[in-house]
Amino acid sequence: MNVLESLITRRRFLQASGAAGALAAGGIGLQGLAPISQSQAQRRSAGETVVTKNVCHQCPARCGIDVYTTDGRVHGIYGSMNSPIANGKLCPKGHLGTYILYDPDRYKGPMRRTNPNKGRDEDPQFESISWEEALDIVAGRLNNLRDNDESHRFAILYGRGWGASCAGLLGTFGQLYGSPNTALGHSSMCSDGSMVAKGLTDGNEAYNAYDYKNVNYLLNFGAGFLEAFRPYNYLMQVWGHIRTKSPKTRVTAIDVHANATNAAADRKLLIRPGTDGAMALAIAHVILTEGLWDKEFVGDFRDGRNRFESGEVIDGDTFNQRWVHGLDVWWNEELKDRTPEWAEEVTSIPARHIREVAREFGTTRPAMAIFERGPTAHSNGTWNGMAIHALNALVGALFAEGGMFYQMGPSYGPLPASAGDYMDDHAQRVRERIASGELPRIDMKGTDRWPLARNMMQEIGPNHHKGDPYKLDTVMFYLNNPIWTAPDSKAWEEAFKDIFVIETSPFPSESAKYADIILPDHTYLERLQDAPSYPFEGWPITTLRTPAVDPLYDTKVFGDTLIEIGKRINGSMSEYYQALDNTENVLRHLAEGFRDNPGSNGVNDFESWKREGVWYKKPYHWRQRRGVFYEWDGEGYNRRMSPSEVREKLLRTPSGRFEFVSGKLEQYADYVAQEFGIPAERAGIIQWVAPEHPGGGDLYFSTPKTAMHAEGRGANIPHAISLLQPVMGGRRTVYLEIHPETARARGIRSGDRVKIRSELGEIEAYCRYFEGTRPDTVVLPMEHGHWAQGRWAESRKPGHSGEITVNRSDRISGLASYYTTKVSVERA
Ligand SMILES: Nc1nc2c(c(=O)[nH]1)N[C@H]1C(S)=C(S)[C@@H](COP(=O)(O)OP(=O)(O)OC[C@H]3O[C@@H](n4cnc5c(=O)[nH]c(N)nc54)[C@H](O)[C@@H]3O)O[C@H]1N2
Ligand SMILES: Nc1nc2c(c(=O)[nH]1)N[C@H]1C(S)=C(S)[C@@H](COP(=O)(O)OP(=O)(O)OC[C@H]3O[C@@H](n4cnc5c(=O)[nH]c(N)nc54)[C@H](O)[C@@H]3O)O[C@H]1N2
Ligand code: SF4
Ligand SMILES: [Mo]
Repeated sequence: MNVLESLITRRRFLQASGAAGALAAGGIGLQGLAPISQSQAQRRSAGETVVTKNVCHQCPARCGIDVYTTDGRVHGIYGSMNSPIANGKLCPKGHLGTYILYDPDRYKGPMRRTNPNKGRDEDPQFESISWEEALDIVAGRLNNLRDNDESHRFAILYGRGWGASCAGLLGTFGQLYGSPNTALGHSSMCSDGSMVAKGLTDGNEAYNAYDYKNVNYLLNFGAGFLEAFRPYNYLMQVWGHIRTKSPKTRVTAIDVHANATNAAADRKLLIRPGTDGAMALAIAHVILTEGLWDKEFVGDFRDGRNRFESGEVIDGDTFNQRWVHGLDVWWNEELKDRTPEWAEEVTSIPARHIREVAREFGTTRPAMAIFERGPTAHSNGTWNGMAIHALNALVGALFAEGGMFYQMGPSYGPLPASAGDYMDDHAQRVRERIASGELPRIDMKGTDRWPLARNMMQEIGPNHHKGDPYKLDTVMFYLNNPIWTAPDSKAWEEAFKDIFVIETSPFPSESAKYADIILPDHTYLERLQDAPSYPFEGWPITTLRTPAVDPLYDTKVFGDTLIEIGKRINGSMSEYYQALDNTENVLRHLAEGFRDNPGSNGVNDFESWKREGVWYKKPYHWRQRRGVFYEWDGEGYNRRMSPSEVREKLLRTPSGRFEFVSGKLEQYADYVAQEFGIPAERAGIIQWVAPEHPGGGDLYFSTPKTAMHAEGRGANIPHAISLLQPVMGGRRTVYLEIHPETARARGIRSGDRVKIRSELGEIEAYCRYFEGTRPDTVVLPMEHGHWAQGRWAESRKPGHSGEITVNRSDRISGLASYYTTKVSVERA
């Protein structure tokens, strides 16, 4: 701990415990401030404060937290000074973690359902059982399925589990048990659109890491930079930096309503929903016609004369492409006609604004274009995403200073046993059936139906209901609640009725209402668990939670629940889980990897990881500078990379370059033709594809996240609820934002209770006039209408947006098109 840190820690300690007087009187020793583990924390003598390192789990940002505990009670949570993401700061949600720990509605231990009838309004009538009993019930069920050759009918659905010690164990469980369905992630209900768009163009199917500190122009298409985009807390910090440095980073933000992000930007553009791709193509058109592209990354005409003129084709031989592929085809087949005037018609954004943005973006270096669910949660999301990402190639932002990278993973050691050694006959047989295509996943990912998707969670409920490809028997939920979060979530309520549901949430979730058995997890302040970072600055980083207190109730960390079930399965699988033993053992083995690879902060084993809460290793290994790629040689970016190395490590496309004509998409030309009606020979070209807007209404319906909303984790915190929509107000709910003109035309007054209707049904909400929302669009923040999760969450009835959001997905990425439904609104 350096001097500054210990001073700050000491001051925090004084503030947090209110113990200034006691300290002045010499009553409390400072040794209590060193981070120590759970059992030690519990054993401390009366009045002593201990600080444990943990990681906030309310959103995906992975902020390191210092948790202050006195007399076994947590009373303060602060951002860790030594967390590169938190830097001593937290967003307002982070401090509220104690309310999650002490939530009065938490489950107190394992339980079994006694009411056979399932429904929203049916009380499950849970009765307490012991862990032994609960685990035996589950294992008995799984063994039966296995004996009947039906192990594929067991599924585990997961969301916000990140660690190698929790969600990381799921895939192996399925392999050994014999199910293709045990690691069904929620990514198709999250942000697969951006990942897939990047995979198809630069070959990395992943989120980017960004060098925000050095960027001078930020073009933001529908990422909630100051309310949701990751890592939120750090983004607020870096915002302060980029907006005060010299030169100040200029920001243009494109959204469908005014929000904190675009209110703070230099330019706010409100776009017609689902049309960001048209805007990006027009920006590319201007960059090319005005000669503003990065010649060193993209290449140039051989004689240096710019031949890009609106409406005119070029001769591909006249252009020497450097790190890009297909620029001539892209221009000739698509871009030459995508003028700002054309885009104005599509997007409603005036052509002169598009030109201005293109000129600023094209002439300021370094510049980058970021995007997330805004442009991608539409039926044409991947097309929008590819067009936006192409702008990054045009200005040379890939792997450049002030640009974007791909995240490196942590140097973990191997697990205590290798799963491959424990595959019995049953497991082998299932593996062969999966490999031959005979046994698809329940969500049909990887089949002809969804050949390019990474997961298809929103299909699981409906597929089960139809028995297509088969019926599930038993489903376990880990940090996932599609019965509330999925589009057309009511379909899931039906689906849950004949499934044996295992819920692991510590909270009385919507899923729990339909659960047959509850195996409650610890809350994050009680857990020992790893959480590798989401893409941040590129260099590898992984964090560790250490329990601040012994578990308040009879709960179990999910990783241990899974291992305990594994130990009870017949066949050789149980030996594997005996070898893993428990998650602490797993974590100790993972930390062995740090011995040969000590972190920049000195972390080199399990104990030091626990003490610091984070292992990370700077610097990032690669850099593109003026069209040349370099690798870190231990001292600097000195080692020049060959094109084949670039292809292997960085631009992992068929061509080894950024592809304006996607080689991978060309391989799926028949599928693209069938789904989008695009001629097969055009399938790979980044192009404008119009969005579809099902739902039957006349108003676009957007349901974004707000800064105080923490997915399913903060649903029952009244302080968070009261601040969900600071501009609109709100006490127990969020309001539907409606433009006054739109409202008046329908006889709706500000504050009225309204019905929001689509072809799926209707929900109700209170509305507020808001001139910041497009007149053709209404906005209802996602955090509305819980019908479970605890006493404060439930008071926000009626009606979640998912119930009227049509289950339509982007046919390429598979991302659920959350922002694409059209609704009608009238007074209730
Ligand atoms: N506070 C908070 N932060 C979170 C989360 C959370 O629950 N709460 N969840 C995390 C998760 S899981 C994710 S995936 C990320 C998501 O991060 P984001 O994708 O940044 O967040 P969203 O709110 O889904 O959508 C972003 C914006 O898209 C806008 N939008 C809708 N349609 C369009 C359109 O057609 N074009 C444009 N340009 N904009 C449009 C919405 O108005 C919204 O402002 O956030 C993460 N961070
Ligand atoms: N309308 C609309 N719908 C959306 C979105 C949107 O912007 N608008 N966003 C989408 C996005 S980006 C995402 S990522 C998905 C997220 O949707 P899901 O993957 O379903 O995740 P959550 O809503 O976070 O649900 C988390 C569940 O975990 C439980 N839980 C909370 N804490 C713990 C814990 O410590 N341990 C365990 N085991 N369980 C816990 C909660 O009780 C809750 O039931 O929602 C999507 N749905
Ligand atoms: S909610 Fe997210 S941004 Fe806020 S403190 Fe927690 S992890 Fe960090
Ligand atoms: Mo998400």
